[in-house]
Amino acid sequence: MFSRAAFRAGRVAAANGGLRAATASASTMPLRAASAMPSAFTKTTSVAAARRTVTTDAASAHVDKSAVPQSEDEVFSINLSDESFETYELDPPPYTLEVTKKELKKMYYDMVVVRQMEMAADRLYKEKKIRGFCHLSTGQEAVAVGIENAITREDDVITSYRCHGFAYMRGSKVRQVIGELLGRQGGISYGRGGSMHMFEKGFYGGNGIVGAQVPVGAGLAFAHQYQGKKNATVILYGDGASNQGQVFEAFNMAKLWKLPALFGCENNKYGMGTSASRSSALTDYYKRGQYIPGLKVNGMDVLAVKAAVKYGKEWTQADNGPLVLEYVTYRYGGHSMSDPGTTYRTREEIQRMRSTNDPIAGLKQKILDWGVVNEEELKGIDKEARSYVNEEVAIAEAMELPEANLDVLFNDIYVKGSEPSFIRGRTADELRYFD
Ligand SMILES: Cc1ncc(C[n+]2csc(CCOP(=O)(O)OP(=O)(O)O)c2C)c(N)n1
Ligand SMILES: [Mg+2]
Repeated sequence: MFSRAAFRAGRVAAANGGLRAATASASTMPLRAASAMPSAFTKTTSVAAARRTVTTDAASAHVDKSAVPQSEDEVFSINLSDESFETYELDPPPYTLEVTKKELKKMYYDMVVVRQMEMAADRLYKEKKIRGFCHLSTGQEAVAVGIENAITREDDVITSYRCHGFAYMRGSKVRQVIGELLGRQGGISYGRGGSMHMFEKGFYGGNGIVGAQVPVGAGLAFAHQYQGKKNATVILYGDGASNQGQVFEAFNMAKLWKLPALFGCENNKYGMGTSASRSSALTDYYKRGQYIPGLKVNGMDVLAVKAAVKYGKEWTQADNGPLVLEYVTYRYGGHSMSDPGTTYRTREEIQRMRSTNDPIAGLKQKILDWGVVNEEELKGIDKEARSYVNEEVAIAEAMELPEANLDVLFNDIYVKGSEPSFIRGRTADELRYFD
């Protein structure tokens, strides 16, 4: 087993390959090189790191074009921007990431699918085919896609109500997500849950109570540890949720028990109509774990997200316990479908994020620049993603509705065979017996 110091030492060795680290003096060296110094200097570097602001530029990674291979499956290295991370009591992840052309294209495809799926939900809602709550993640696609590319299906994910993209990334089909939104029998929760109730193997929702998923996520991490598995649990919550007491209770137990928990605040700048700075006394969400090291990451850059979560997973696998990540991101739409999203922020702000920091446009620019795809191939990927979503939406719209009787409300509450003999109702005649 690795100690925290050994983990650091490994990172130092990995990062020390850089010429900058070897030649610059401590006072003049850039942050990235400074981070490669021995662990005795970590405190100093994290203070320096705290002064920096993580970029939300979605196209800040670079590559030596000649290093991009012909083959789809050959691994090559990309360099992340120096401004991809900020750390708290932690050395930053390596600023290089190994990828393949195939993987980059798949990341792009998945982000487009998530965006198209959310846009379809938006349209269906406006057509009044989807009712009730509906929270879209347009603008935040790099978080769900980057995370999934850093973990395996044996790891767990749990999040808030802004969950459609995560459900898709965990393996659900778009038809199941849209079917659920439409209240159809073929939806993920058989049409009885709706927007906030998406589940998949290794994906525990979809949780409507702000912050409630955080202690549940700590429990999932505990289960991995208890079973002796080397898997991690990715636990997401918002900037608004970060002030919930139960978040800190979960931090405490996770630290005491050294749980493999990657807490992660999706800082999209607002909780409903309240800006982060109005709701949080400290908006450095990656430092809010106090005794838990933290990592702030450019949440608009899918590659930086992947690198951060990969590092986080290795951290937990080395038995270092939890981390608190902060994904700096932005939601383009309102909080939910009933919020136009323009009364508490300016249209210019939204427009600026859309036009200069968009995660999909950012990766698109990079893969074109690097020669991973040409214009024509990229158009093909866009078209494929769009047709997939359109076909899936059509299938969802054709799905049956659940039977129109009250009995169906009691189906699928318990795993078959584990039902109690009855559930109480408000009155005696509402008692529901399972036989
Ligand atoms: C315990 C609880 N309190 C209040 C609400 C109402 N509510 C729903 S979402 C939300 C804001 C949460 O914002 P944030 O955590 O930043 O997540 P985001 O919506 O930005 O993804 C609030 C207050 C709730 N669902 N649960
Ligand atoms: Mg928020």
